[in-house]
Amino acid sequence: MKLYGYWRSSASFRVRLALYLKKLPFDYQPVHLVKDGGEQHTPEYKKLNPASLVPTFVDDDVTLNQSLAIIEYLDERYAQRPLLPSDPVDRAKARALAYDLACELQPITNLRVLQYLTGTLNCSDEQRNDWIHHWVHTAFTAFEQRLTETAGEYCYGDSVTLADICLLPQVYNAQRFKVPLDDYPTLTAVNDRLQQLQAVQQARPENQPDAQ
Ligand SMILES: N[C@@H](CCC(=O)N[C@@H](CS)C(=O)NCC(=O)O)C(=O)O
Repeated sequence: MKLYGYWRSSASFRVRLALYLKKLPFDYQPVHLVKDGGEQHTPEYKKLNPASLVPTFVDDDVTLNQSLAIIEYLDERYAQRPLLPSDPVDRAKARALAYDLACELQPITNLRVLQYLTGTLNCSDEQRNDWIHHWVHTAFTAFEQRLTETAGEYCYGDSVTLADICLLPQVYNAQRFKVPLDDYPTLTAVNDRLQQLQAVQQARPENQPDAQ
């Protein structure tokens, strides 16, 4: 298995988390998102992923994009350490938590959106940071409220699920941009518990070979 990713990419972080939680060995292929305008835009990479986004995942003759599709593929194909509950209602609720972060927050704080704000719309770094803080607070306020109903040890009950896989990168990002997290005690408690897991440490951005 081969994972094309970038150390600080949240969507790549999600797939690494799934792979390490399931103890699936993989070959990591760094794609530098910033150097020389971004290796995701090279014709060679675009053959793999025309959207110029990471991650891209290859398993023998299967090539996939979209981190959530990759993770569900892994979960269906490799049964060990399931990442979604077995009950259909629980599965849907755990997925909804994951999508609250992966679909509503991550896309609007993605590199190309931030680059468009500062590069094309001439926003200052301060305005860019205000944008990030605003959307993190919007998403985390709702997520914190949801967690008061769903969380046990982790986001949905006492097992690590797709929801946790989506939470970890967004907390990492929020911390990177110095968003205060004091108003989210449940969310930060879950994040702290997740940090105790070996798979999480293995997947963390700073522990990747391309980390700077
Ligand atoms: N929905 C996609 C999001 C992929 C995505 O946004 N990737 C970002 C890094 S987290 C990226 O490649 N950005 C490059 C760019 O913005 O130019 C997924 O979950 O895989």
